Amino acid sequence: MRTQIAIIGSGPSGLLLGQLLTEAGIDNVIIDRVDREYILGRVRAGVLEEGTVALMDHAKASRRLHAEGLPHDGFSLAFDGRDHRIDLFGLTGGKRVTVYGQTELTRDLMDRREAGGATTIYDATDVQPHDFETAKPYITFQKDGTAHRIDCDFIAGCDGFHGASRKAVPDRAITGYERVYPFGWLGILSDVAPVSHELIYANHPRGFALCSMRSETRSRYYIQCALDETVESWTDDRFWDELRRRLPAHHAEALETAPSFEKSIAPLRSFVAEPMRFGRLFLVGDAAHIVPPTGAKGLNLAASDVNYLFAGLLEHYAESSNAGIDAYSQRALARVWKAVRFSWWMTTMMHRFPDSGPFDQKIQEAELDYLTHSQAASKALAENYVGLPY
Ligand code: FAS
Ligand code: PHB
Repeated sequence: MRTQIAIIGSGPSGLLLGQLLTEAGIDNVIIDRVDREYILGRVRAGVLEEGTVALMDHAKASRRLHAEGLPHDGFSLAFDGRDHRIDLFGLTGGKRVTVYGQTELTRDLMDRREAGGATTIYDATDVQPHDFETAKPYITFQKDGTAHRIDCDFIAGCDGFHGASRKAVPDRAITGYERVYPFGWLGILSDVAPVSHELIYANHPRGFALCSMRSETRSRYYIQCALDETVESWTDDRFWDELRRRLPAHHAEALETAPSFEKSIAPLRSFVAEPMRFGRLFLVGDAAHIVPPTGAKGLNLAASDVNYLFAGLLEHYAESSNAGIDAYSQRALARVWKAVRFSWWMTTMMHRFPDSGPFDQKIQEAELDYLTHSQAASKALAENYVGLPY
Protein backbone atom coordinates (compact mmCIF):
# COMPACT_ATOMS: atom_id res chain seq x y z
CA MET A 1 0.00 0.00 0.00
CA ARG A 2 1.14 3.60 -0.61
CA THR A 3 -0.16 6.91 0.71
CA GLN A 4 1.10 10.46 1.12
CA ILE A 5 0.67 10.67 4.92
CA ALA A 6 0.66 7.60 7.18
CA ILE A 7 -1.02 8.47 10.50
CA ILE A 8 -0.41 6.20 13.48
CA GLY A 9 -3.29 6.61 15.95
CA SER A 10 -7.03 7.13 15.54
CA GLY A 11 -7.53 9.43 18.54
CA PRO A 12 -8.37 13.14 18.24
CA SER A 13 -4.89 14.03 16.86
CA GLY A 14 -4.89 11.43 14.10
CA LEU A 15 -8.53 11.85 13.15
CA LEU A 16 -8.44 15.65 13.05
CA LEU A 17 -5.23 15.66 10.98
CA GLY A 18 -6.63 12.97 8.71
CA GLN A 19 -9.85 14.86 8.10
CA LEU A 20 -8.07 18.17 7.34
CA LEU A 21 -5.74 16.36 4.91
CA THR A 22 -8.65 14.59 3.21
CA GLU A 23 -10.53 17.88 2.83
CA ALA A 24 -7.38 19.30 1.19
CA GLY A 25 -7.09 16.33 -1.21
CA ILE A 26 -3.98 14.91 0.48
CA ASP A 27 -4.15 11.12 0.67
CA ASN A 28 -3.71 9.59 4.13
CA VAL A 29 -4.19 6.31 5.97
CA ILE A 30 -4.88 6.02 9.70
CA ILE A 31 -3.82 2.92 11.56
CA ASP A 32 -4.65 2.00 15.16
CA ARG A 33 -4.00 -0.95 17.41
CA VAL A 34 -7.55 -1.09 18.73
CA ASP A 35 -10.94 -0.64 17.13
CA ARG A 36 -13.48 2.16 16.85
CA GLU A 37 -15.62 1.04 19.79
CA TYR A 38 -12.63 0.71 22.12
CA ILE A 39 -11.50 4.23 21.26
CA LEU A 40 -15.02 5.62 21.78
CA GLY A 41 -15.18 3.84 25.13
CA ARG A 42 -12.42 6.00 26.60
CA VAL A 43 -13.81 8.93 28.62
CA ARG A 44 -11.42 11.87 28.62
CA ALA A 45 -11.55 15.58 27.91
CA GLY A 46 -14.54 17.84 28.08
CA VAL A 47 -13.56 21.46 27.33
CA LEU A 48 -12.72 22.80 23.85
CA GLU A 49 -10.90 26.06 23.04
CA GLU A 50 -12.20 28.23 20.19
CA GLY A 51 -9.21 27.15 18.08
CA THR A 52 -10.23 23.51 18.42
CA VAL A 53 -13.81 24.34 17.44
CA ALA A 54 -12.53 26.28 14.40
CA LEU A 55 -10.46 23.28 13.30
CA MET A 56 -13.53 21.06 13.60
CA ASP A 57 -15.35 23.59 11.39
CA HIS A 58 -12.50 23.41 8.86
CA ALA A 59 -12.69 19.61 9.03
CA LYS A 60 -16.44 19.87 8.27
CA ALA A 61 -17.11 17.77 11.38
CA SER A 62 -18.67 20.36 13.69
CA ARG A 63 -22.42 20.14 13.00
CA ARG A 64 -23.24 18.21 16.22
CA LEU A 65 -20.64 20.20 18.18
CA HIS A 66 -22.51 23.43 17.39
CA ALA A 67 -25.90 21.78 17.99
CA GLU A 68 -25.07 20.03 21.28
CA GLY A 69 -21.92 21.71 22.63
CA LEU A 70 -22.41 24.05 25.59
CA PRO A 71 -20.77 27.49 25.25
CA HIS A 72 -19.31 28.53 28.61
CA ASP A 73 -18.45 32.16 29.40
CA GLY A 74 -16.91 31.47 32.78
CA PHE A 75 -16.17 29.01 35.57
CA SER A 76 -15.82 29.18 39.36
CA LEU A 77 -12.95 28.67 41.76
CA ALA A 78 -14.20 27.37 45.11
CA PHE A 79 -12.09 27.63 48.28
CA ASP A 80 -12.45 28.43 51.96
CA GLY A 81 -16.20 27.72 51.79
CA ARG A 82 -16.99 30.22 49.04
CA ASP A 83 -16.71 30.42 45.28
CA HIS A 84 -15.58 33.08 42.85
CA ARG A 85 -16.57 33.27 39.20
CA ILE A 86 -13.86 33.84 36.60
CA ASP A 87 -15.59 35.81 33.83
CA LEU A 88 -13.78 34.36 30.81
CA PHE A 89 -15.89 36.30 28.31
CA GLY A 90 -15.41 39.67 30.02
CA LEU A 91 -11.74 39.17 30.85
CA THR A 92 -10.74 38.03 27.36
CA GLY A 93 -12.73 40.51 25.27
CA GLY A 94 -15.39 37.99 24.23
CA LYS A 95 -13.72 34.57 24.15
CA ARG A 96 -15.37 31.46 25.60
CA VAL A 97 -14.88 27.68 25.75
CA THR A 98 -17.26 24.94 24.62
CA VAL A 99 -18.13 21.95 26.79
CA TYR A 100 -18.31 18.93 24.49
CA GLY A 101 -16.91 15.50 25.34
CA GLN A 102 -13.81 14.17 23.58
CA THR A 103 -15.76 10.98 22.94
CA GLU A 104 -18.30 12.92 20.85
CA LEU A 105 -15.61 14.89 19.01
CA THR A 106 -13.87 11.59 18.18
CA ARG A 107 -17.15 10.06 17.02
CA ASP A 108 -17.88 13.05 14.77
CA LEU A 109 -14.45 12.80 13.14
CA MET A 110 -14.75 9.03 12.69
CA ASP A 111 -18.18 9.42 11.07
CA ARG A 112 -16.91 12.13 8.69
CA ARG A 113 -13.90 10.00 7.79
CA GLU A 114 -16.03 6.95 7.05
CA ALA A 115 -18.48 9.05 5.00
CA GLY A 116 -15.57 10.39 2.95
CA GLY A 117 -14.22 6.89 2.27
CA ALA A 118 -10.72 7.46 3.70
CA THR A 119 -8.88 4.34 4.91
CA THR A 120 -8.63 3.50 8.61
CA ILE A 121 -7.01 0.22 9.65
CA TYR A 122 -8.04 -0.92 13.15
CA ASP A 123 -6.76 -3.80 15.26
CA ALA A 124 -3.26 -3.55 13.78
CA THR A 125 -0.46 -4.97 15.93
CA ASP A 126 3.27 -4.27 16.06
CA VAL A 127 2.91 -0.98 14.19
CA GLN A 128 6.39 0.42 13.55
CA PRO A 129 7.67 3.51 11.67
CA HIS A 130 10.81 2.93 9.57
CA ASP A 131 13.41 4.97 7.61
CA PHE A 132 11.88 8.27 8.68
CA GLU A 133 15.31 9.92 8.43
CA THR A 134 15.27 9.11 4.68
CA ALA A 135 13.10 10.37 1.81
CA LYS A 136 11.31 7.01 1.72
CA PRO A 137 9.74 6.32 5.11
CA TYR A 138 7.32 3.48 5.65
CA ILE A 139 5.44 1.72 8.41
CA THR A 140 4.94 -1.98 9.02
CA PHE A 141 2.27 -3.78 11.00
CA GLN A 142 0.61 -7.12 11.52
CA LYS A 143 -3.09 -7.73 10.93
CA ASP A 144 -4.98 -11.02 10.95
CA GLY A 145 -1.66 -12.83 11.12
CA THR A 146 -0.29 -11.16 7.99
CA ALA A 147 2.61 -8.67 7.75
CA HIS A 148 1.83 -5.41 5.96
CA ARG A 149 3.76 -2.35 4.81
CA ILE A 150 2.63 1.19 3.95
CA ASP A 151 5.05 3.37 1.97
CA CYS A 152 4.50 7.10 2.41
CA ASP A 153 5.97 10.59 2.13
CA PHE A 154 5.55 11.43 5.83
CA ILE A 155 4.53 9.72 9.09
CA ALA A 156 2.39 11.46 11.73
CA GLY A 157 2.92 9.85 15.14
CA CYS A 158 -0.50 10.47 16.71
CA ASP A 159 -0.32 7.37 18.91
CA GLY A 160 -0.42 8.89 22.37
CA PHE A 161 1.93 8.72 25.34
CA HIS A 162 2.37 4.94 25.19
CA GLY A 163 2.59 4.71 21.41
CA ALA A 164 5.32 3.35 19.11
CA SER A 165 6.30 6.58 17.36
CA ARG A 166 8.25 8.35 20.10
CA LYS A 167 9.81 5.04 21.12
CA ALA A 168 11.13 4.58 17.55
CA VAL A 169 13.31 7.69 17.91
CA PRO A 170 16.88 6.95 19.04
CA ASP A 171 17.54 8.12 22.62
CA ARG A 172 20.38 10.37 21.42
CA ALA A 173 17.94 12.34 19.25
CA ILE A 174 15.22 13.12 21.80
CA THR A 175 14.95 14.74 25.25
CA GLY A 176 12.06 14.17 27.67
CA TYR A 177 11.06 16.62 30.41
CA GLU A 178 8.74 15.14 33.04
CA ARG A 179 7.03 15.80 36.33
CA VAL A 180 4.86 13.09 37.86
CA TYR A 181 2.30 14.29 40.43
CA PRO A 182 1.81 12.35 43.69
CA PHE A 183 -1.94 11.92 43.18
CA GLY A 184 -4.53 11.01 40.55
CA TRP A 185 -8.07 11.99 39.54
CA LEU A 186 -10.99 9.68 40.24
CA GLY A 187 -13.68 10.58 37.72
CA ILE A 188 -17.28 9.50 37.27
CA LEU A 189 -20.02 10.01 34.73
CA SER A 190 -23.65 10.04 35.89
CA ASP A 191 -26.90 10.86 34.16
CA VAL A 192 -27.93 13.59 36.57
CA ALA A 193 -28.18 17.37 36.22
CA PRO A 194 -24.86 19.14 36.92
CA VAL A 195 -24.63 20.95 40.29
CA SER A 196 -23.92 24.20 38.43
CA HIS A 197 -24.39 25.42 34.84
CA GLU A 198 -20.65 26.23 34.78
CA LEU A 199 -17.56 24.29 35.91
CA ILE A 200 -16.39 24.50 39.52
CA TYR A 201 -12.71 23.90 40.41
CA ALA A 202 -12.48 23.36 44.18
CA ASN A 203 -9.41 23.66 46.42
CA HIS A 204 -10.08 21.99 49.78
CA PRO A 205 -7.82 20.73 52.60
CA ARG A 206 -9.16 17.23 51.84
CA GLY A 207 -8.15 17.57 48.19
CA PHE A 208 -9.13 18.95 44.80
CA ALA A 209 -12.55 18.44 43.22
CA LEU A 210 -13.96 19.40 39.82
CA CYS A 211 -17.63 19.66 38.85
CA SER A 212 -18.02 19.39 35.08
CA MET A 213 -20.57 18.04 32.65
CA ARG A 214 -21.25 16.54 29.23
CA SER A 215 -24.75 18.01 28.82
CA GLU A 216 -27.52 19.55 30.92
CA THR A 217 -28.49 16.03 32.02
CA ARG A 218 -25.09 14.32 32.25
CA SER A 219 -22.53 15.27 34.91
CA ARG A 220 -18.80 14.63 34.99
CA TYR A 221 -17.18 14.88 38.46
CA TYR A 222 -13.61 14.37 39.63
CA ILE A 223 -11.95 14.19 43.02
CA GLN A 224 -8.23 14.07 43.71
CA CYS A 225 -7.22 10.67 45.05
CA ALA A 226 -4.05 8.92 46.24
CA LEU A 227 -2.05 7.02 43.64
CA ASP A 228 -2.65 3.69 45.36
CA GLU A 229 -6.44 4.09 45.27
CA THR A 230 -8.52 1.65 43.22
CA VAL A 231 -11.88 2.24 41.55
CA GLU A 232 -13.25 -0.82 43.38
CA SER A 233 -12.75 0.87 46.76
CA TRP A 234 -14.95 3.81 45.74
CA THR A 235 -18.66 3.08 45.88
CA ASP A 236 -20.91 5.77 44.45
CA ASP A 237 -22.04 6.73 47.95
CA ARG A 238 -18.45 7.14 49.12
CA PHE A 239 -17.71 9.28 46.06
CA TRP A 240 -20.73 11.54 46.51
CA ASP A 241 -20.00 12.00 50.23
CA GLU A 242 -16.38 12.98 49.53
CA LEU A 243 -17.36 15.33 46.72
CA ARG A 244 -19.88 17.08 49.01
CA ARG A 245 -17.18 17.53 51.69
CA ARG A 246 -14.92 19.32 49.22
CA LEU A 247 -17.55 21.77 47.90
CA PRO A 248 -18.91 24.97 49.51
CA ALA A 249 -22.07 24.19 51.52
CA HIS A 250 -24.53 25.70 49.04
CA HIS A 251 -23.20 23.47 46.26
CA ALA A 252 -22.98 20.41 48.50
CA GLU A 253 -26.62 20.85 49.50
CA ALA A 254 -27.74 21.31 45.89
CA LEU A 255 -25.76 18.34 44.55
CA GLU A 256 -28.01 15.80 42.84
CA THR A 257 -26.73 12.23 42.64
CA ALA A 258 -27.52 9.17 40.57
CA PRO A 259 -25.70 5.88 39.88
CA SER A 260 -22.42 6.32 37.98
CA PHE A 261 -22.03 4.45 34.68
CA GLU A 262 -18.33 5.20 34.25
CA LYS A 263 -15.70 5.39 36.98
CA SER A 264 -11.93 5.59 36.37
CA ILE A 265 -8.69 6.86 37.88
CA ALA A 266 -6.22 8.86 35.77
CA PRO A 267 -2.65 9.51 36.87
CA LEU A 268 -1.33 13.07 36.47
CA ARG A 269 1.91 13.99 34.81
CA SER A 270 3.55 16.80 32.85
CA PHE A 271 5.70 15.57 29.99
CA VAL A 272 7.26 17.16 26.92
CA ALA A 273 9.48 15.51 24.31
CA GLU A 274 11.84 17.72 22.31
CA PRO A 275 12.03 18.06 19.39
CA MET A 276 8.72 16.95 17.85
CA ARG A 277 10.10 16.24 14.37
CA PHE A 278 12.59 13.61 13.20
CA GLY A 279 13.13 13.78 9.46
CA ARG A 280 9.81 12.67 8.02
CA LEU A 281 8.29 11.60 11.34
CA PHE A 282 6.26 14.17 13.30
CA LEU A 283 5.05 13.60 16.87
CA VAL A 284 1.58 15.04 17.50
CA GLY A 285 -0.56 15.42 20.64
CA ASP A 286 -0.04 13.04 23.55
CA ALA A 287 2.73 11.27 21.61
CA ALA A 288 4.80 14.41 22.25
CA HIS A 289 3.37 15.88 25.47
CA ILE A 290 1.10 15.23 28.42
CA VAL A 291 -0.45 17.77 30.78
CA PRO A 292 -2.42 17.27 34.01
CA PRO A 293 -6.11 17.79 33.03
CA THR A 294 -6.50 20.66 35.53
CA GLY A 295 -6.18 23.29 32.82
CA ALA A 296 -8.24 21.36 30.21
CA LYS A 297 -5.32 21.58 27.77
CA GLY A 298 -4.51 18.02 26.64
CA LEU A 299 -6.97 17.68 23.81
CA ASN A 300 -6.61 21.36 22.87
CA LEU A 301 -2.82 21.08 22.56
CA ALA A 302 -3.31 18.10 20.25
CA ALA A 303 -5.49 20.38 18.10
CA SER A 304 -2.87 23.15 17.90
CA ASP A 305 -0.16 20.64 16.96
CA VAL A 306 -2.46 19.44 14.17
CA ASN A 307 -3.00 23.04 13.07
CA TYR A 308 0.74 23.64 12.65
CA LEU A 309 1.48 20.27 11.03
CA PHE A 310 -1.46 20.45 8.60
CA ALA A 311 -0.39 23.96 7.49
CA GLY A 312 3.15 22.71 6.90
CA LEU A 313 2.09 19.62 4.94
CA LEU A 314 -0.33 21.67 2.83
CA GLU A 315 2.47 24.12 2.02
CA HIS A 316 4.77 21.21 1.11
CA TYR A 317 2.34 19.79 -1.42
CA ALA A 318 0.68 22.99 -2.68
CA GLU A 319 3.70 25.32 -2.81
CA SER A 320 6.65 22.90 -2.81
CA SER A 321 7.89 24.68 0.30
CA ASN A 322 9.20 22.94 3.42
CA ALA A 323 9.19 26.10 5.55
CA GLY A 324 6.11 25.00 7.49
CA ILE A 325 7.25 21.46 8.27
CA ASP A 326 10.73 22.74 9.12
CA ALA A 327 9.16 25.16 11.63
CA TYR A 328 6.64 22.64 13.03
CA SER A 329 8.55 21.52 16.12
CA GLN A 330 9.59 25.00 17.21
CA ARG A 331 6.12 26.50 16.63
CA ALA A 332 4.30 23.64 18.37
CA LEU A 333 6.68 23.55 21.35
CA ALA A 334 6.37 27.31 21.94
CA ARG A 335 2.62 26.87 22.55
CA VAL A 336 3.02 23.48 24.28
CA TRP A 337 5.36 24.83 26.96
CA LYS A 338 3.04 27.75 27.79
CA ALA A 339 0.16 25.28 28.22
CA VAL A 340 2.38 22.94 30.26
CA ARG A 341 3.26 25.89 32.51
CA PHE A 342 -0.41 26.86 32.92
CA SER A 343 -1.51 23.28 33.66
CA TRP A 344 1.31 22.87 36.20
CA TRP A 345 0.39 26.18 37.83
CA MET A 346 -3.33 25.32 38.07
CA THR A 347 -2.49 21.85 39.42
CA THR A 348 -0.05 23.21 42.01
CA MET A 349 -2.54 25.85 43.15
CA MET A 350 -5.56 23.54 43.43
CA HIS A 351 -4.33 20.23 44.83
CA ARG A 352 -3.24 18.92 48.22
CA PHE A 353 0.31 17.62 48.04
CA PRO A 354 1.12 14.80 50.47
CA ASP A 355 4.12 16.69 51.88
CA SER A 356 2.26 20.00 52.23
CA GLY A 357 1.06 21.33 55.62
CA PRO A 358 -1.12 24.14 57.04
CA PHE A 359 1.30 26.82 55.82
CA ASP A 360 1.08 25.51 52.24
CA GLN A 361 -2.73 25.51 52.44
CA LYS A 362 -2.69 29.15 53.60
CA ILE A 363 -0.35 30.07 50.75
CA GLN A 364 -2.66 28.41 48.23
CA GLU A 365 -5.64 30.27 49.70
CA ALA A 366 -3.69 33.56 49.58
CA GLU A 367 -2.87 32.91 45.91
CA LEU A 368 -6.53 32.16 45.19
CA ASP A 369 -7.59 35.25 47.14
CA TYR A 370 -5.14 37.40 45.11
CA LEU A 371 -6.24 35.72 41.86
CA THR A 372 -9.94 36.36 42.51
CA HIS A 373 -9.46 39.98 43.59
CA SER A 374 -6.88 41.16 41.05
CA GLN A 375 -8.02 42.07 37.53
CA ALA A 376 -4.51 41.49 36.21
CA ALA A 377 -4.19 38.04 37.81
CA SER A 378 -7.65 36.84 36.74
CA LYS A 379 -7.06 38.18 33.21
CA ALA A 380 -3.90 36.08 32.99
CA LEU A 381 -5.81 32.99 34.16
CA ALA A 382 -8.64 33.65 31.71
CA GLU A 383 -6.44 34.14 28.63
CA ASN A 384 -4.64 30.87 29.31
CA TYR A 385 -7.84 28.94 30.03
CA VAL A 386 -9.61 30.00 26.80
CA GLY A 387 -6.38 29.19 24.93
CA LEU A 388 -3.44 31.35 23.89
CA PRO A 389 -3.29 32.30 20.20
CA TYR A 390 -1.94 29.73 17.70
P1 FAS B 1 -4.80 9.50 22.27
O1 FAS B 1 -4.06 8.77 23.36
O2 FAS B 1 -6.18 9.98 22.52
O3 FAS B 1 -4.91 8.54 20.97
C1 FAS B 1 -3.81 7.75 20.57
C2 FAS B 1 -4.32 6.62 19.71
O4 FAS B 1 -3.19 5.88 19.26
C3 FAS B 1 -5.22 5.65 20.47
O5 FAS B 1 -6.41 5.40 19.76
C4 FAS B 1 -4.36 4.38 20.60
O6 FAS B 1 -5.14 3.19 20.51
C5 FAS B 1 -3.44 4.50 19.40
N1 FAS B 1 -2.14 3.82 19.60
C6 FAS B 1 -1.37 3.84 20.71
N2 FAS B 1 -0.26 3.09 20.52
C7 FAS B 1 -0.36 2.57 19.26
C8 FAS B 1 0.46 1.72 18.49
N3 FAS B 1 1.62 1.24 18.98
N4 FAS B 1 0.04 1.37 17.25
C9 FAS B 1 -1.13 1.87 16.75
N5 FAS B 1 -1.95 2.70 17.43
C10 FAS B 1 -1.56 3.03 18.67
N6 FAS B 1 -7.41 16.11 28.41
C11 FAS B 1 -8.20 17.14 28.77
O7 FAS B 1 -8.09 18.21 28.16
N7 FAS B 1 -9.09 17.01 29.82
C12 FAS B 1 -9.24 15.82 30.49
O8 FAS B 1 -10.04 15.72 31.41
C13 FAS B 1 -8.45 14.72 30.13
N8 FAS B 1 -8.57 13.51 30.77
C14 FAS B 1 -7.76 12.46 30.41
C15 FAS B 1 -7.83 11.20 31.04
C16 FAS B 1 -6.99 10.13 30.67
C17 FAS B 1 -7.09 8.79 31.36
C18 FAS B 1 -6.04 10.32 29.65
C19 FAS B 1 -5.11 9.20 29.24
C20 FAS B 1 -5.95 11.55 29.01
C21 FAS B 1 -6.81 12.63 29.38
N9 FAS B 1 -6.76 13.87 28.74
C22 FAS B 1 -7.54 14.92 29.08
C23 FAS B 1 -5.86 14.08 27.67
C24 FAS B 1 -6.49 13.48 26.44
O9 FAS B 1 -7.71 14.10 26.19
C25 FAS B 1 -5.48 13.63 25.34
O10 FAS B 1 -4.92 14.94 25.32
C26 FAS B 1 -6.04 13.30 23.98
O11 FAS B 1 -6.59 12.01 24.04
C27 FAS B 1 -4.88 13.42 22.99
O12 FAS B 1 -5.28 12.83 21.83
P2 FAS B 1 -4.23 11.99 20.96
O13 FAS B 1 -2.97 12.76 20.84
O14 FAS B 1 -4.98 11.62 19.73
O15 FAS B 1 -3.86 10.71 21.81
C1 PHB C 1 -14.01 17.27 31.86
O1 PHB C 1 -15.18 17.68 31.72
O2 PHB C 1 -13.69 16.07 31.67
C2 PHB C 1 -12.94 18.24 32.27
C3 PHB C 1 -13.22 19.59 32.28
C4 PHB C 1 -12.23 20.50 32.67
C5 PHB C 1 -10.99 20.02 33.04
C6 PHB C 1 -10.72 18.65 33.02
C7 PHB C 1 -11.69 17.76 32.64
O3 PHB C 1 -10.03 20.91 33.43
